[in-house]
Amino acid sequence: WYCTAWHQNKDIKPDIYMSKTILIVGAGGQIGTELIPHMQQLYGEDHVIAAELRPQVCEKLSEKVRVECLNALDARAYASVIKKYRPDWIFNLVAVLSATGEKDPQTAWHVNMGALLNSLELAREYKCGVFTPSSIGAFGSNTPSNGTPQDTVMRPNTIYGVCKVSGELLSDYYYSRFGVDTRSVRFPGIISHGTLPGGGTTDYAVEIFYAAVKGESYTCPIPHNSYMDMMYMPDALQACSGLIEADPSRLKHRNSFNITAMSFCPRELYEVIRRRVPDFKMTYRVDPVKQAIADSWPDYMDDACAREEWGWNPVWDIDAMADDMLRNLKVKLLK
Ligand code: AKB
Repeated sequence: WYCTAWHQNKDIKPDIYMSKTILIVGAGGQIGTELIPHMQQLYGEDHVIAAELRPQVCEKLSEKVRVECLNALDARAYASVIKKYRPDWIFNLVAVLSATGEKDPQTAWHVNMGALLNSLELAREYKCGVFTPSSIGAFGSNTPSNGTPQDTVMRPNTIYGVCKVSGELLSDYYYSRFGVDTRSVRFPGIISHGTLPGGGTTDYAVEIFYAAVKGESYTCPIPHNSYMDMMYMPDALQACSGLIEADPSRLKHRNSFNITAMSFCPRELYEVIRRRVPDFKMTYRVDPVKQAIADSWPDYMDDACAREEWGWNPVWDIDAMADDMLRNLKVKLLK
């Protein structure tokens, strides 16, 4: 795979990476802040543009990347950014996540679908591709939860999930009706030590590490035996670049591919951390909203189609991830 070859020898940079411009919209969040350097490494610093709503976050990002302060719901402002940079790919990362979405479903729909529709319309007009993450949240309680198939029942119980399924359908529609190159993955919970996630059901799997490193105990909002798919950030970044560089003639699916790297419940993650931080303590105060969401999501997905169609191949398991999280958070929080 080109990516792997290039990561092994930084001097050999294949031509496919050289000529593309990538616009990351919603760039200040958990994924965006790490996708920026990943894409800069692949495509060159001048070929990555970040767009973000919050002015303070824009200012911080501007130390590392060219930034446009943009409300992706403002179609005219969004169009002027597209006209200025003429990107080859838009990464639309604007999202109100699952738990926050339940507090204000109307806003979640407005933001999630508004940003997607604007991205798709601009991609149609200015001829670029659109990558929008979908999620395990696209599934619901009547989806088979063990080995969840690629093509299966999708009747989610959350507004976040309703947006994700609608977004998958809309993106496939823009591909078949208008020829827009839309591609997407169903991300599981993403674990990282950079920017914190905000408002998700899987956030516990990040928060727990911060508590362990700070020497605090952690109160877990998810039941001890609730399994969900998870992934360490470096694998998530490989998924983003791997899918946009995939040979389109091999893609039988587009929006969206199941991908996973590990599945665990809070009790198992606690045990993994406690083997490394023996004094660490965890208690439970289950949040009924998060519990209902977690119960409705898969225990683990079958990601065979992503493996076959574009070579998806995650490398981080729970032990390697825990070692790396603890090492990096010690540097970040205890220096
Ligand atoms: C959430 O928990 O809402 C997200 C997701 C799995 O899509 N992390």
